[in-house]
Order: sequence, then structure tokens, then C-alpha cells
Amino acid sequence: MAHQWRGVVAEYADRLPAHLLERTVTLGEGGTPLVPAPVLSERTGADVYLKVEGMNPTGSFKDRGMTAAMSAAAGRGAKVVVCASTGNTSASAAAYATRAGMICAVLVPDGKIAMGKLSQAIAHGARLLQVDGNFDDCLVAARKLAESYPVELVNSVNPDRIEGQKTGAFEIVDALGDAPDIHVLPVGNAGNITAYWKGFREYAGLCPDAPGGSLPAVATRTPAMWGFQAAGAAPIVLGHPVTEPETVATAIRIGNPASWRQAEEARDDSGGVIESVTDDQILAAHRVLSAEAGVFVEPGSAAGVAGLLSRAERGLVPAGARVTVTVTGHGLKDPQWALRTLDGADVEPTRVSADVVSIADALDLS
Ligand code: AN7
Repeated sequence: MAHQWRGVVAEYADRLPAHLLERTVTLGEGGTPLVPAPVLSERTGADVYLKVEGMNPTGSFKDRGMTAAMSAAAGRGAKVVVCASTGNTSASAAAYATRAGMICAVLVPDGKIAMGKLSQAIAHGARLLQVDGNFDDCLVAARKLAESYPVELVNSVNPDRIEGQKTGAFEIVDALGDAPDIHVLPVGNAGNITAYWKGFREYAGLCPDAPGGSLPAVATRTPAMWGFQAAGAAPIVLGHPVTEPETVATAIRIGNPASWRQAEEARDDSGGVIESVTDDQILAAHRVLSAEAGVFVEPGSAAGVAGLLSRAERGLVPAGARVTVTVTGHGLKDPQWALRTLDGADVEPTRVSADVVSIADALDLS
């Protein structure tokens, strides 16, 4: 019988804090495919792989951190959790809270989260509050709520979230046999770049004090971390918070990332970069992924690929480098972008009568 993946806490138990094992809350997250992307390799002259995180139980990478945060909360006997979210965190928190038998409150920016994510939070029975403000306002409120009321915060400022998310880096090294030369990902609140950098360092034996730090190293090196923010929400690139972030990539519409300093550390210690990409570049990369690579992601997830392609155009991707890109969330979260051309026109389905000749004609087969 094929091995049944047990979720990241059980699979990587020897490299995670022991308190996550007391009452593990899992939906079988992780174990996602690392898919070679010949189309991107050809365009960049590198050897490119996609870590397809849309394959997680709620359709985004957030599930890796959420199994950890929710296991810790359950172990402490928590009854209520809260998060601020641009959408995916709320979908994930809602699902895992349901599994744990907890109440989940989510604060989302009014009108600025994708329909798929909103539906998930509601379907899983979250107490959803649409806040008159942006993500950054929601996070400030969620933190204050957790300080003053008997509520656990499950945003990525919760260190257990980072512990869970670092397993994405472990899986990449396990699949390739060593760390890549470059790891690429979108940056919003900057938890994931922080987590991946931690995971890559731990697997290279560079963190003796980490859980499992005395285990043999799995990787011989660490990658350069390349992070990409949306141009209208690029505080780390600009060097100051953005009070009114704007981008089609609502997942990363964040003006004051909680893990800002850790993201800069990951960039600097790894010899990497954090740059911005325009909405047009994001939507073009979104289309390359779906129409040429066969991988459907949400716009925010395409920011990493957009940045990689932009650097390739500028001659900044070393020939033959092994590059992994985390594509963070599933295309079905926010499908409307597929129904527009890159010029912004609506895609109209072709209508035909139900006879084979008309159908063949419409398909240019005759
Ligand atoms: C698809 O759900 O912040 O830099 O509240 O949903 O770790 O924040 C989502 C972020 C990238 C950025 N891609 O990751 C939330 C939230 C997708 C995302 C990011 C998010 P971080």
C-alpha cells in the first residue's frame, strides 16, 4: 500500500518543537509536488522548479503554519483563535479551527479579499468580520484583541506558524537532494520568506540550537533568497511603510509587514534580493503559468515568477542555476483573472449548436 502522508508535524516531528506533538491538529497538509517547469527554464536559462502549494488542503501554503499554530493552541487548551488576513490565512485558520473544535474569528479588509477565500472562511464556520480598513489595520486590531481577551493569535507573528512553514524548505531539499541555488517567492507579510530561510539554514546544519539541530545536516548549502512584492505594496523595497497599498494581487496587498526585519535578514544573509513587480508583470506571469506551464495559481502567487522573469530579462539569472519557486496559492481562489485577456477585455466563450460539424468548424478542424 502506498505511504499515506501524515501532515508536516508528524512527518518532520524530529525537527519541530515537541509541544506541537501533544495534540496535533492536521488535515494532511504538505507533501506538495515540486514540478519541473521547462517553459520557465527555457525563458530564464536556469533549471526551474515550482513548489505547488495550491495542493494543500485549503489551497495555500498557510496550512503548513496553521497545523503548527493550531496544534500548539489545542495543546494549551485554547477555545478561540483570531487572525487578520488578506484571505488565505482566514481560510486556513477557519478549517483547522473546525478540526480542533475551536471558534475562529477572522478580520479581513472590507471588499478586498478574493471570493474563493471568503467562501472558505464562511463554509468552515468562522466568525468573519469585514473591517473598515486594510490588512495592516486588521493585524493591529487582531494583536490587541489577543492581548486583552482570552483569544490566541494565529497570524505569522506567532512563532509556531514559522515552524510549520519552514517545512516547505525541507521538502524542496528532500526532493532535490540538496538546496537549490536560488529560492524565489512572493512577499506580503513576510512570514514565508522568514520561514523558508529558517528551514534552509536548519537543514544545512547551521542552527545547532533549533529542534533537531544535532541531527546530521541534509543540505550542503543554502540558497539565495529572492523575494518579490507588488509595486503598489512594496514597503521593504521602498524602505518605508505604505499607508494605502494597492495591487490586483490582494493576497500581498500589505503595507507594513510584521516580519519586515526578518525578511531583510533573509535577503542579506543569503546574498539575495527583494524587488517589486508591477501588476502587469504579475498578470503576465499568471498567464505564463496557466497557459504554458499548466499550473493555475492566484495572482499573488505569480509575483515570484514575475520577478524571476524580470531578472532573467535583465540578465540577472545565472545560466544553469537550479531555481525553485514557491507558488503559494491555487488559481481557483481568485479565478476571475483567467476570464480577462491581458489587455483587460472579457473572455467570451464561443457558442455553438450541438452538432458535430458546427463544433468541428468552431475548432478549425475542417
Ligand atoms: C497566496 O492570508 O497574509 O509574505 O493574510 O496568500 O508570508 O505574508 C497571505 C499572504 C503570498 C505572502 N502568497 O506571504 C493572509 C496573507 C499568497 C498569500 C503571500 C500570501 P507572506
